[in-house]
Amino acid sequence: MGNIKVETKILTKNEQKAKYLRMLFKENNILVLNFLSSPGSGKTSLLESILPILKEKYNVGVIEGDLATENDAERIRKIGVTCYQINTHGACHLESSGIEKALSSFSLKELNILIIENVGNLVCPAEFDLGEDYKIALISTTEGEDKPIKYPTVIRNSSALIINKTDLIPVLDFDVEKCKAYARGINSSLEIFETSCKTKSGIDNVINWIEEKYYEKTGLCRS
Ligand SMILES: Nc1nc2c(ncn2[C@@H]2O[C@H](COP(=O)(O)OP(=O)(O)OP(=O)(O)O)[C@@H](O)[C@H]2O)c(=O)[nH]1
Ligand SMILES: [Mg+2]
Repeated sequence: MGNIKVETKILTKNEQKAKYLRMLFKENNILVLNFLSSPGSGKTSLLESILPILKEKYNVGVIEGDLATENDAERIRKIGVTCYQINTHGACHLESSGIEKALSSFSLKELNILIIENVGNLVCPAEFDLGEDYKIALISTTEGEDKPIKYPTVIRNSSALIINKTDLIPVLDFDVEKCKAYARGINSSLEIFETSCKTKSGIDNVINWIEEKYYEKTGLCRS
């Protein structure tokens, strides 16, 4: 009973801050995406694939979340994109207070798209609102097609699912259609993409979806 009370209190505090951030992002016309997956599904690789294209048209910023190291932030900075690394030192997810602190590294007036890479974990990050517009879940083919039904919360709370590492399908038993059916059984409005960060297959569809969402949010005309 005590644990439930503490958890509810943390969530409420997090949700209040997330609500404030969502207002701030709206005021500044910033699209905010929160990427979630198990460790190693390819979140940073996906960012490395989409950022060189997005940064040509938009002012993009990235917040990286990891227990330790600056590794992912360094990968993003190599592309020429501003990146703030949060080290959670043991916590399995990012919280909205951490996002608020990270914002001092960006000029909100100039930013168009803010991408958050959450801590590699399919459980806790799904429960924490960071003020984002969309949560995007990644599952890689090496993890098995049953992940959507084993981790339903992340699928329920996400707007899009990216099935990554499709280049490895020929050497795996991963059943893409089964994975999609499992995911749609939990969330029928889920947008599903199939990508390979190695061959770049399907990356253009993800970029197109992000651009659509940017114009939808800002009401600007897509040129
Ligand atoms: N074959 C193949 N390998 C990939 C693909 N995407 C990522 N990888 C590899 O998978 C490994 C993990 O990729 P990352 O992008 O670091 O994964 P991540 O989800 O950011 O990992 P964490 O931040 O540690 O949770 C790396 O060795 C990548 O090269 C892909 O589409 N195909
Ligand atoms: Mg990463």
